[in-house]
Amino acid sequence: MAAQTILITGANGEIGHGLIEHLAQRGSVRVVALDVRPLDAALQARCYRTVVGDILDPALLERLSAEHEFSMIFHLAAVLSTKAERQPGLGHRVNVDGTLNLLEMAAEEARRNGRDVIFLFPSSIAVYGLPDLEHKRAAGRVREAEWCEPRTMYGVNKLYCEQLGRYYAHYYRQLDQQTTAGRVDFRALRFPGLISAATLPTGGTSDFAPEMLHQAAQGLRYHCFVRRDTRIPFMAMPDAITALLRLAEAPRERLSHSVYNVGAFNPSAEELEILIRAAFPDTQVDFLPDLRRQAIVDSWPADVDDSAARTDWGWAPRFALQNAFADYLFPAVIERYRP
Ligand code: AKB
Repeated sequence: MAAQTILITGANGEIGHGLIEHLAQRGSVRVVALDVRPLDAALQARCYRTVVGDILDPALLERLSAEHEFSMIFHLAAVLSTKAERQPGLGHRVNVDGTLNLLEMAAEEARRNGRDVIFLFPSSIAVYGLPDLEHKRAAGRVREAEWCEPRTMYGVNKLYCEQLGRYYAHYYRQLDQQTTAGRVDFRALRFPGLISAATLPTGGTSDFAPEMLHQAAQGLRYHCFVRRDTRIPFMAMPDAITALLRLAEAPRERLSHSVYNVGAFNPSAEELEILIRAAFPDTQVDFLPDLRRQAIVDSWPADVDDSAARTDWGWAPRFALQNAFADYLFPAVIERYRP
């Protein structure tokens, strides 16, 4: 049987890097990687094909669809929350129009090949919007259906695309006489802030955690743009990749949701600093809150309730706070910045 062909958009981003590395180790699938920026040579070598291009170019997507039979799409391309707030038009185009283009492509693939196309969509804790710190404290671990009143363009985009995905999965072309033989099997995860040892995020608002770590590992002072007591959920990148793949592989009939929270640990910014200082004693962090970015993070929950993911498809993070840093992040960043 021919190997499955998988499309990864935003392949050059943080999750894309981790996912491609992981899939290459497994070796059983052909990865077609799409990004607006070329992948570095090492990552290219792990892909079946790499394409430099824009998800906003429907002709390119049509061409890719004609050339390959995709059984699965990981649609990772996005403009993150801080950048989308500074360029809302761009954020909406990439996050919404781009996702619509990919869903159309998936629907057409499913119709043409007569089988479902699994569509993985990384959503975000940015879909939540708590009105103030008092509500944030009282809310605790937020469930999927609660507090979905995002305060950012990115959060609004992600929340809408979750609904768009659900529509394509269940109601797409519901007035047509003939039902399509295949359909889009849409599955989304609401990721917390992600921390990778291999890459740094660009344009996010949870970036203070990975930035603090990578600056400390290089012996550089860090101006942290949130208060010490800021608390949101985070996850180590290997667990984010595991979560995506577990959800992708879960039997359809086990899934009671189309969108799942996934959590791992939720330190305050100060707890992060203390942990990082224990490994890098020269760590210097100045807490200089940027009030506008702070307001965004304050509207995100302090933690998420991921019991649906645990029950339906066995989600269980490998890394809690201590072992994420001790066993994965510290050794890998020390290696990365070794002179
Ligand atoms: C961001 O900060 O925009 C992202 C996210 C929380 O989805 N990391």
